[in-house]
Amino acid sequence: MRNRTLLIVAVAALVLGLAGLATGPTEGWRWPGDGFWGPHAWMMGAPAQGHDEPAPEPVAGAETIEVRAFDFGFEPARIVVPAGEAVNIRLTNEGFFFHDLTIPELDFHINARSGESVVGGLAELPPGEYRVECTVPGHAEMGMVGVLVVEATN
Ligand SMILES: [Cu+2]
Repeated sequence: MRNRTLLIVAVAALVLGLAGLATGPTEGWRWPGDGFWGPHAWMMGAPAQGHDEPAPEPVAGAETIEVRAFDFGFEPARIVVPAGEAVNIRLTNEGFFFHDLTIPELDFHINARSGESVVGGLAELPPGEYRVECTVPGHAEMGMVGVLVVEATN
């Protein structure tokens, strides 16, 4: 009798466990140790934080520079463009988290959800170096920084 009870409990646990897995990373799914991720929900970069903005209109006919965002960095972290030429920057988010590519000095901002690819146009610029960062809180500190180098063309 006792063995039978144990078996039922074991089967029930297995079924519940499988049901838990079956729901996948969508509804009802929680990070292991919700207590950790709860207070760290800001790392998810919820669009409610105001980072989810439409990208600046791409420039027709301009070269498109590919930049990959990952958790946590940009590839390449050093983006080189020629001076005096408008370019487009395409940000492809290969990370799990929401990321953006912001150039504060130029008021340039594009953002992408995980798996998303977004293109934004950048007007022609004078030669110089401009800081690039992800403005989701904590991400720049974790490595999501870079530089846009505008090179003089001779
Ligand atoms: Cu980020």
